[in-house]
Amino acid sequence: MTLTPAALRQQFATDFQRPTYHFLPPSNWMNDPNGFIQWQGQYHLFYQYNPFGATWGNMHWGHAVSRDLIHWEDLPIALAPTPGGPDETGCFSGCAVDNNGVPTVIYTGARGEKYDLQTQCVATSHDNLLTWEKYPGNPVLSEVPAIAGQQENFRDPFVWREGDSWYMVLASEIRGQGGVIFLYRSADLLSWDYLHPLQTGELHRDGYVWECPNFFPIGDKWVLIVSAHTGSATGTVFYFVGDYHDHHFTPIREGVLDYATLYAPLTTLDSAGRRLLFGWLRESRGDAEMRRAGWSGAQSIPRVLTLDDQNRLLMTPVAELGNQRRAHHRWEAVTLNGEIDPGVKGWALDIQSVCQLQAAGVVNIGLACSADGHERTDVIYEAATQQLIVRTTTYATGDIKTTASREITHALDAGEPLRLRLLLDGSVLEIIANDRTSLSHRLYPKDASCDGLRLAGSNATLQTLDIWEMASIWG
Ligand code: DQQ
Repeated sequence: MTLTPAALRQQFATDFQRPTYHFLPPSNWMNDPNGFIQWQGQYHLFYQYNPFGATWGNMHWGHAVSRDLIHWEDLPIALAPTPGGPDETGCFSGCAVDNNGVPTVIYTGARGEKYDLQTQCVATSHDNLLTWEKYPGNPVLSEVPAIAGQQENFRDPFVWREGDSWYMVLASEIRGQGGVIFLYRSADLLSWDYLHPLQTGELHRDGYVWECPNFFPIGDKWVLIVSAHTGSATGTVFYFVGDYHDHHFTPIREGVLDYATLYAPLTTLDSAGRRLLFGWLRESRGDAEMRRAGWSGAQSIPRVLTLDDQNRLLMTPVAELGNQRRAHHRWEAVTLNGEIDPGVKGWALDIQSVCQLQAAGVVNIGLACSADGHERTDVIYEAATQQLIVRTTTYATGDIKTTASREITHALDAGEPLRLRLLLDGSVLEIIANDRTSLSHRLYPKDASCDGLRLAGSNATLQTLDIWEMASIWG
């Protein structure tokens, strides 16, 4: 018997580690967001999906639709590999555009047991994005520029309109040198001319291959986002901000969009003029645990991207998330001195805090704490070292990591308070500091009783601390 998406979701009702207000499929594995587009007032999200299990493989495009970016309706699979076709071992990542009223996706087809023959394919929909017809002439682009010259890393088209032409960026690798983003032009989305490399990376700093580029304007600047694959389980998402003239890009600023857990993000522009970003929030547990759970991967809460006056990329979770807020707890002017239990519990929380720190100030927000406070995830900021730290301490066994810790530099401007936004949702934790430093994280406490909070610190005052308990988006 085939279960409905709702029944599949219901099966996981007691899994406290499964997010309830972030998007994820009814079951099984999901990775990159794909084909994100607003169409006739509805947001369509496609995603890398394995319908046959909770680990990576058999890449299809899953599909969901939403009116508010928060509540989603599951739709049938949009793209599946075609035996004997250029996507026979996988429909990899890509984007969607409006081609004069025809919804069109451009994606990477993978062939070969090792997915090492990658070419670019096109599909169109004539029933409001529900079903998709692959272009019979696929692949529309298979020739790799000579400076890369290998077909195993040649993927993830991102397409936009400029004047009378379509432009596309594609990610690849120059062996021994690092990641590269190639720029192409087309009149019809079917025949593509290679122009030149838009940007190249440095192997030791930026990873060996780049994936999932996005290139778009914000104001008079252009932003390039790349996901840098390092060959291990982790990668980093970088951004470059710069000037784009005559189809050449000159970065004037670069930064890290997220330090590990959020990967392969995809953006779109909506009718309100917002540049919206979804990112895949990877698991940090092994295959056996994912299979046991029956699901893997979540999407971030979509973020609105803007630039500040220093051309730093700012990321704000969409305001629509506010509709999921329920019970509200608020504190003002809390001087931190030792550890306190604020008496709030929960697995689905939206936390916002503004904190003033002295030179030696430390603030520590403990989440998912066991009653004895031993098992927990701490979000810590140390003013003296400008370190933002997330540290999970668990006593669980199996292939779940028993401790995970990450420290990154988050510099505050002169006189600027620390502003933290924490979105805790089961095993997902999105951490955004001052709208510009993103440190997403995953945590897998031993049982549902680890749902407490702790506040600690010294030489610091929480000017405000707001905590909202969040309602599930699945009803
Ligand atoms: N995931 C897709 C690729 C992409 C990678 C395959 C990034 O198209 O490069 O599932 O996570």
